[in-house]
Amino acid sequence: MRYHRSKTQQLTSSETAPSTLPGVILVGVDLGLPHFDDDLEELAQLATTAGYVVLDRVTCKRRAPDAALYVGSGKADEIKALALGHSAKEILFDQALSPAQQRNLERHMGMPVNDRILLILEIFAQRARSHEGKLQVELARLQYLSTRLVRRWSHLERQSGGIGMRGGPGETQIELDRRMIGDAIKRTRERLDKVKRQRNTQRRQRERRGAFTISLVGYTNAGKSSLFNALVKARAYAADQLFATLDTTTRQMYLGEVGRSVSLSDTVGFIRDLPHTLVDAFAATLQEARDADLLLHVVDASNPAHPEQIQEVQRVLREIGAADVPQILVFNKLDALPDAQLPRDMEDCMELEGQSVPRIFLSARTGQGLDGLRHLLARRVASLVADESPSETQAPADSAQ
Ligand SMILES: Nc1nc2c(ncn2[C@@H]2O[C@H](COP(=O)(O)OP(=O)(O)OP(=O)(O)O)[C@@H](O)[C@H]2O)c(=O)[nH]1
Ligand SMILES: [Mg+2]
Repeated sequence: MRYHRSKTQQLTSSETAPSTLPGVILVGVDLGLPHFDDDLEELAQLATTAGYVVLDRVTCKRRAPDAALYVGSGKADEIKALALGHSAKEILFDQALSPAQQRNLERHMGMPVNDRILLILEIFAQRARSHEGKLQVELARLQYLSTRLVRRWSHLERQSGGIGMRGGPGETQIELDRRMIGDAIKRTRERLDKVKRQRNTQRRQRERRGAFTISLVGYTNAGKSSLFNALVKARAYAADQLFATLDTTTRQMYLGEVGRSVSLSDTVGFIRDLPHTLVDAFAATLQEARDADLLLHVVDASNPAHPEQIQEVQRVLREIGAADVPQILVFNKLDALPDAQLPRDMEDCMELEGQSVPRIFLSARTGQGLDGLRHLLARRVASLVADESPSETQAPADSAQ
């Protein structure tokens, strides 16, 4: 296998050494939309996390996607030649492909062609550990599959409808597959509903105890789990991977200044173009954020794309009905900021959708700024609790650790 890279790209660790992992070519199409990732860095991270080796990256500009191949046929030939030259096993697009485009591309390239959405689904499937997480991923995959099946074969149905409406073997198979998938979706939903009911019971118990709940939210890889571990001295899995965390972990955190415990939850990260089926399937997990009393919105300040990442997180928060939950912005990875980008004040406020949101800079890795965050939390918790009715302000007797 040969390893080489395009001139504009940096060599990532996955591109440095031969490996037995399947090699992929990354393709990004710049349609002139904001947030186009020139270096395909995020797609490369997703691919590496999913267990691929990135062999090369190709980007091109188009005014609109080609209906048949997404890219032009000349570009498609170029990608194919590159893939064959590298002995790649698969081609991954940064943009979502329609079922027809995917099918045509696979035929053109003679190898599997997938998109970012499928990659995210695959990572979720690999990562899911808990019973609930597995069920959620299963549901998302079934839903994805059902739309592909229906659309992939819609032309066959039209054909069979034309032949005297008798149907044919193709149609029977489609109907069968559809029914099986439909049944599987129904069964998975029922099992998930049961888990959700249990979760709701737990949440109601917490509410009855008057526990103040804080949820860590943020773009994937921002450092939520690292901050969680630093704050509650836990050992949640933190890694330089996208979606290291899928399951929610909750711990009690004692805030000495206000003399009470709060419950802190670490949860799944957000990402641009989070597949809808996943948002749907992970509704229960994401609901943690909606029901929280306060959100710690963790941002990787060292990532040049962090302004777009903040917007994306805000978008998902709106989608799950968590837009009105008070926030604190935590600009993490202070230690990784170049001197020129160091903030003048470690604490200030930032304008976010017309609201002034408290912001603090810190490093979950070195611990710098953690005390500042504890003070800030104590102040916010005290003022939010003061707004509630007196019966709810009782500190839980059994939650301190
Ligand atoms: N330099 C630096 N790296 C950090 C800091 N905090 C976290 N990291 C690194 O960033 C990477 C991601 O950290 P995680 O805590 O797993 O991030 P996360 O937001 O929980 O990510 P997901 O669960 O994948 O969504 C890891 O490699 C951490 O070591 C920090 O303050 N400074
Ligand atoms: Mg995490």
